[in-house]
This record gives sequence, structure tokens and C-alpha cells, in this order.
Amino acid sequence: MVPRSAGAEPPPAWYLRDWDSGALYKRGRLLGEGTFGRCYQVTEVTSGRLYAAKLIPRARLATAAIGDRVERERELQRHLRHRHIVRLHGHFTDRGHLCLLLELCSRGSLADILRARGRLTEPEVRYYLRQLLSGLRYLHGHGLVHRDLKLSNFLVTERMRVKIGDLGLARRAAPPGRRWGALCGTPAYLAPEVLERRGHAVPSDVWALGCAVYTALTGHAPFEARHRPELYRRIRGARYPLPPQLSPRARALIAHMLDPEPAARPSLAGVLGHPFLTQGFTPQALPPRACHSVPIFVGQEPLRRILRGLRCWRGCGCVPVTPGGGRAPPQST
Ligand code: 9ZP
Repeated sequence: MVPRSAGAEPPPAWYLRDWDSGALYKRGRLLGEGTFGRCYQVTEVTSGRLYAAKLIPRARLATAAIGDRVERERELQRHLRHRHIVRLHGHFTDRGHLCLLLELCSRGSLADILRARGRLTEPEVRYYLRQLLSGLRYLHGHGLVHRDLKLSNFLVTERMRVKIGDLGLARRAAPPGRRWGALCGTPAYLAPEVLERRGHAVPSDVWALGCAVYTALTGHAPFEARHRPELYRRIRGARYPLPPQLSPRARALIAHMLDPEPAARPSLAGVLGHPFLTQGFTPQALPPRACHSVPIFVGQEPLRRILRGLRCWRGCGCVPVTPGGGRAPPQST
């Protein structure tokens, strides 16, 4: 007999029905495998609205750990409303699947973009980081820590805005003196205090965000090792290489966010006010082609003013250049 792995689960039906509201959803393409089930693009048949649906086989929900996580994600996200946090639009069960209807971010995750690009430029990282900080300040302001910040949880919308997703591990920040002890999250981004079971508080989110900034700028994670014990030794000692291609301000920010002592790390307001964010050029918008290739910015005055007439119609500070060297015509989206 062939053992049934997660991948061998039968696909959900072509149509999914929310029997409470009567809404019918057509299943579209597979977006990827989430932690507990497959994710599909779905269309609400009457309105034509698109969503990202997380379909979790009910058999898996019976496992206490998964059931709890899904329940928590549902409960947390129901009350959260912010332009940089992925919205949960609703949930229902149909033929053995729990379906979480989430906001569709049609350009995939920053991890997908990084895979296509190798690494991102500093202006782009400033652009995304500002939005992520805004979403994270909202979460922290609601007394929540995310606990699994990483590039694959940062989702990019059609209009190139970034949103924080996957709140399955998010929890209420523990009161001072009492911190959560469980070891969870992505191993490479675990903060030293989390490894030492001193709990995950706001500074541990700042650490993970620092790891994400480093990864976006260099194309690889700050802490890498073939085996877990070595990885954890490096994290505990905060031993990582700072490649010379990084600007002094980027290095300074990373070093501050990756301070082994949680209390020494900057607050989110501190990150926002860091010279890396306040002094470099930050585009107002990014062109969709930045998902695949390096955007060209004309960020320096007075050249910027001179070339204003040449600027991209999106107002993103990029100069649309066609392969032939001429200006690209405006595209419609
Ligand atoms: N990715 C390939 C390049 C590898 C995609 O094609 C792709 C396309 C997407 O939209 C068309 C997409 C993700 C990947 N969209 C999307 N994914 C989400 C998501 C929203 N939008 N989320 C909302 N909350 N959590 C996330 C999560 C689960 C639905 N994801 C992705 C995580 C892995 C697969 C889907």
C-alpha cells in the first residue's frame, strides 16, 4: 500500500460553498503549500472577487496543535484591520475542509521576489521596511507579537504594497517578567533569548525583522549552518558576516537589530528613525517589474528634478527604460 503523505491528500472540489452565507467560490490555481494545507486562488462567483484560500483538511484540525493554531489565527485576524496586515475575510467548512478566506496578494511573497532577484537594493528595502514597520507597530500596539516574521510571510499586492501575513504563531505579548517559553518560529531567524527559552517578546520580533532585512539585502540569511547545533551557536554568539557591499548605514542598522541583548535592540520607532531609513532615498511606489529585475531610480537632486518629465507614470521614482533604450509607454493594470 502506498503511504498517504500530505501531498497525496485528495484535492478539494472545484467549487466550495459557504453553507451559512450561501456564497459559492470557484477554486483557481494552486498558490502553494501552507503550513497546514494547500493555498488556492479562489473567485466568489457572484461578485467575481478574488481571495487567497487556505484549505485545511478537517482531519488535520483534529490534531490539537494545528487546531489551536488555526483557531488563534482566525480569532486574532478577525479583529485586526490595517493596510499592512493581511485581512481575513471569513471562514467556512465544506466537504471536510476548513477554508480561511484571506486577502489575495497577487505578486506573491518577498521570498518569491528575492528568489527571482537574488537580492534587493537599499531603496527597495527601505520602501518595504517602512510598510512592514507600520503593520508591526499596529500588531505590537494591540499587545501582539508575531513570532514568525520572515520574507515568505511578507506578501505583495497587485499595487506593490507589502502586508504581514500568517498570524498563526502570533500571540499576546507576555506581561513583563513572564515570557512565552515555547520554541517556535523559523530556526534561522530565532533570537538568542528565544533559543534560551527566555521567551519571545517585542525585541525578538525586531531580531527576526533584522534577519529579514539582512537576507533581502544580501540574498542569504545572517545565520546559516548545515546542522542545527552550529546554527544555534552562531545565533547565540551573534556571529554573522557583514558583506562589504552593504552601506555603512545598513550595517549599523543590522548590527543594532541583531544585538544579542534584547534590551539593547532598537524599538520599532527606533528602527523607523534610524539613519538607514531617514537619510537614504525611498521610492514612493515600486513598479511591478521590480518583482523580476532591478528597478532604476533617479533618486538624487538635481538630476531628479531635471528628469521629472521622464519619470514613470506611477510616480515611483523609477525611469521606465525599454530594451531599446527608449521610454516605455505607460502600461495599464
Ligand atoms: N508564487 C510563486 C512564485 C512562487 C505565486 O505564484 C503566488 C501567487 C500569489 O497570488 C497570485 C500568492 C502567493 C504566491 N498570493 C497570496 N499568497 C498568500 C496569501 C495571500 N496571497 N496569504 C494571505 N495570508 N497568508 C498568505 C498565504 C496563505 C494564503 N499566501 C501564500 C503562502 C504560500 C502559498 C500562498
